[in-house]
Amino acid sequence: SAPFGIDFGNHNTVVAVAKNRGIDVVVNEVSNRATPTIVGFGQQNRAIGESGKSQQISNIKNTVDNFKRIVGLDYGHPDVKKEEPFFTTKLADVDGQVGAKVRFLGKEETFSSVQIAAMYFNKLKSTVSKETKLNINDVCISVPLWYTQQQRHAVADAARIAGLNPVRIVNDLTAAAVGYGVFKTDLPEDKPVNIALVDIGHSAYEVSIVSLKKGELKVLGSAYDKFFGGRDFDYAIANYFADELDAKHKTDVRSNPKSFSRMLASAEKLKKILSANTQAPYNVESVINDIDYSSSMTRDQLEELVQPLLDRVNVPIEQALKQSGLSKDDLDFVEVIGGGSRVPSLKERLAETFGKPLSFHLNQDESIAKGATFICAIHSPTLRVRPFKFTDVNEFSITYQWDQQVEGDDDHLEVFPAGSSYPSTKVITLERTGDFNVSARYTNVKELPAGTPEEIASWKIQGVKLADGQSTISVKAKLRNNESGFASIESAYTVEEVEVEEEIPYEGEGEKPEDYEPQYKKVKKLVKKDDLSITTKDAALPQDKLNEYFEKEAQLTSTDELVFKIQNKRNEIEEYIYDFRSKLDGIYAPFVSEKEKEDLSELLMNAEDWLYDHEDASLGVYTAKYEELASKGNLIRGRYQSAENEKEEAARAKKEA
Ligand code: ATP
Ligand code: K
Ligand code: MG
Repeated sequence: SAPFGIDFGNHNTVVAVAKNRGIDVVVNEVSNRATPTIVGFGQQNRAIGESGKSQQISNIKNTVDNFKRIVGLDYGHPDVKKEEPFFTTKLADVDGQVGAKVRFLGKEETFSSVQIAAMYFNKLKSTVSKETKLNINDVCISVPLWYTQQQRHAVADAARIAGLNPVRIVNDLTAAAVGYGVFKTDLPEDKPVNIALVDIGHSAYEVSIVSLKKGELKVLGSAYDKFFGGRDFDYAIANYFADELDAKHKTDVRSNPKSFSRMLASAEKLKKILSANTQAPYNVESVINDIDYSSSMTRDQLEELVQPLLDRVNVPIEQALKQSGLSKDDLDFVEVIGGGSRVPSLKERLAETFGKPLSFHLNQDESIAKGATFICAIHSPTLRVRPFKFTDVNEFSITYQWDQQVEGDDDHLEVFPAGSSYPSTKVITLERTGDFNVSARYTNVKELPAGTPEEIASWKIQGVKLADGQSTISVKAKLRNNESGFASIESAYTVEEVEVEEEIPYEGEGEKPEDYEPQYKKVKKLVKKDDLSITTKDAALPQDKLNEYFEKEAQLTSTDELVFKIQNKRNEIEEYIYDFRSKLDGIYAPFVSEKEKEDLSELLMNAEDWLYDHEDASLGVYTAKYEELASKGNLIRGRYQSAENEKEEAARAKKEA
């Protein structure tokens, strides 16, 4: 399968695939290089991506956007309350997880955030396989720094539900930096280049400090502001005009979701215009109570409106620098990406904070997707890629804990401290009396963002067999902070001490004499005895739930496809009627009698009425109708065609004569 990468954005998502020639962004069905992150639920089918966006306002109560913000969160998570105002659907509790309540296929339904993300990924997958004709399976998905382990598992699960194999979940900026490092040809081999990467998107702002050498990237530190992005600008603008409108017309535009959504859409438009102009108009036609609202804003006014945000620009930068151990002066470049960073006042603040000019060597909208695709290609067995090593950095310390089975032994260890790099592995040895449990948890609960569960995962380790007459046995466990940052146990096995003969190294002067007799000594060595079985319980969905969601998704997809085919067939009938009618008056006219023409016209008129009366017939019924018309049409076309052929024959004969 072709390596596939997703930059999962809150506003829009960019996808790319790797081919032998390189990495290409894939355009969607309307040739856009980014697809709106939207899932709409309709009477008959879902409208995902572009079609969801175009129906958003008319189907506002059943259209879910913004879901990247809540994927994998428990319903009780404090951020769910903070995100609720950004949704136009109702949020719901789905088995303890957050989800959305919508009207779909004529009834009320709830879908978990993971299912909604899966629907979206599935749409991306089908877009890519249609556009590229490539087989898509392995995927690397980029997520924000602030995604918890639970959310990363949720994204991986969503990919699985969509029939994809998530080979790696990677931080947005790490993906961008990998793409930068791989394709930058002038990197030094010895002294690393230090780069600050900044991404300001629709909803969040992230900073990573990385060091880059030829073939190698290290993330040294990172930080974020989870509530800082383009949407905050849109809301500031829309709220400003909503106040103005309410005061002028004594309305409450915010209480009408459709009206306010249109205010927001116009706010985004104005914001973009202000990135290139110092003044911009603001228009919303018949926004509420038939009011055509128009106004305008200057760039300075916008800057004033978002002052509280601008005043926070420095915070993540300082945090990331601190974690990296570098100072501003150590930075060679400040690279900026993300659509939200196009606001001039933001760029000014960034440059001011870093005390140096900003660079734009990376594609602002596509570098994350391309980097993620390259990372997927690294994991692909079929594609050879340039060797490139990279590590990311842990935000929080992780401690492993186990049953204390031997008095006096330690029962926990901080294995992966905050600031340490991953992927990494550590082998621990424990004295055991039998099967046991291990768990991984965050070391310092107080440092965690509110709502993050303390426990990360737990494992049942089974199969411990004691040797005769022994009361304990040593167990080695390979603890791994894996590629996606998940705390895991890769393997566990018992070891036993055996006596082996070992050659004593030659200790004489100079070369070994030819007739040297090797000397042996008996040494005690630990060797592997039994492999132990590991049963994992983590934030990933249990297999049966995953299967259930997978089957449901497959079923919804085939329903969507059927609806799509039916709509196409209806359109074909409609087009056939118009085409046939116009040909009866045109090229077919010499080949039909008056009576025939009358009958056919009536047939077409009846077919038109029939279509009107049969809004939702089955595919079979529409197909039969189409064929009925086509058989009549083919008869006449046959006459026309043979006359044409005769004409051609005659012309050829004349030419040859
Ligand atoms: P996130 O990273 O927060 O999940 P995202 O990846 O979808 O979101 P981007 O695609 O990087 O976000 O950027 C989208 C944001 O950029 C939107 O808020 C959009 O309005 C804004 N934006 C795009 N172009 C401009 C522009 N010319 N001026 C100002 N803002 C812009
Ligand atoms: K994006
Ligand atoms: Mg983004």
